[in-house]
Amino acid sequence: MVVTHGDCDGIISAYLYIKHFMKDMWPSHVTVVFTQPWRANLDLVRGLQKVVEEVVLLDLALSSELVKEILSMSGSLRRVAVVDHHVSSLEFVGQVLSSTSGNVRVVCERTQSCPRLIVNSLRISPNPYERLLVDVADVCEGGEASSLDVARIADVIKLSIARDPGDYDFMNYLLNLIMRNKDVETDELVNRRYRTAKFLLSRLLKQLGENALSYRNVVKITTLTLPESRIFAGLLGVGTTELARMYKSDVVLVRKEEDKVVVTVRTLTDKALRICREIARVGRGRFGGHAEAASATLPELDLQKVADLIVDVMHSVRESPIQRKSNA
Ligand SMILES: [Mn+2]
Repeated sequence: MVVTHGDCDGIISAYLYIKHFMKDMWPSHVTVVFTQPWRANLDLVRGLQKVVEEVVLLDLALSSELVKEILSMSGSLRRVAVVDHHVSSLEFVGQVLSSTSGNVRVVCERTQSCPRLIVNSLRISPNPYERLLVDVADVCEGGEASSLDVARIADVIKLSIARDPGDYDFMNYLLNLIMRNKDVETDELVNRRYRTAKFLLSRLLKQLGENALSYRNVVKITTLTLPESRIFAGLLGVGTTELARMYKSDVVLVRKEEDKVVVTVRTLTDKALRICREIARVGRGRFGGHAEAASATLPELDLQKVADLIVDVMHSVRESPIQRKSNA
């Protein structure tokens, strides 16, 4: 069983791993479970209700809940492998290794994408198609595109899954396409989803741009109402990233949800996570994410109060002396 993150680099990770290490078992003897980090432990347990000999966890940030399940299942399995590129996983590696026997392999390093880590650490020599997909995964995770081809394929995969991040059938469909070396760009179903998302994204960028206000040239703050957030669901993260690129400025999106305010931060340097931590601290909420792309959730507050809070925080969080490009 392969349990992987339901996103662009998670799909490509599953492809690379299965192709190189489970080729004979594909497709009839491999179950692929797509999940999200916050519910990976639940989906892992559910997957284990079938007869499973080997479990591979890919591109899933380790948490204490997930580690607990890994430890409890490892005794009854032939082999367990964990491959992840999130910085936050590093602190759990020691715990997993010291509490399990030799059948558990853990590869955790900070890299741009999980496929990049698979190729580097599991000693794969990728063919040109695989190399292209690893580059695509890097771009999906915020890296610079090395060619137009790579940028286009990354755009197609990322946007075609963005609208419905819980549609795991579609992710399986994508995985099957690339397992069979099919061109994702010309596939009809993928294309239809991509074009819808692309259209909505252009409308979203227009709306975000119209609502954006510049605060003392430090940051652009933009807002969406609840109905607008619903229309553009699934694209808000991508849209905020895109806006920061367009403006070459730090961007903060503030929007209302049912009973809370969600703040999405994209920064040109690695300030976003620290800003969100501070916003969450002052606003008594929660936060999470990557160095340059993070978000915070606050109990319901007046949007103007949140905007004032953000400006204060942006002033107090100074540039970090170490500026990295990677957002792993
Ligand atoms: Mn991922």
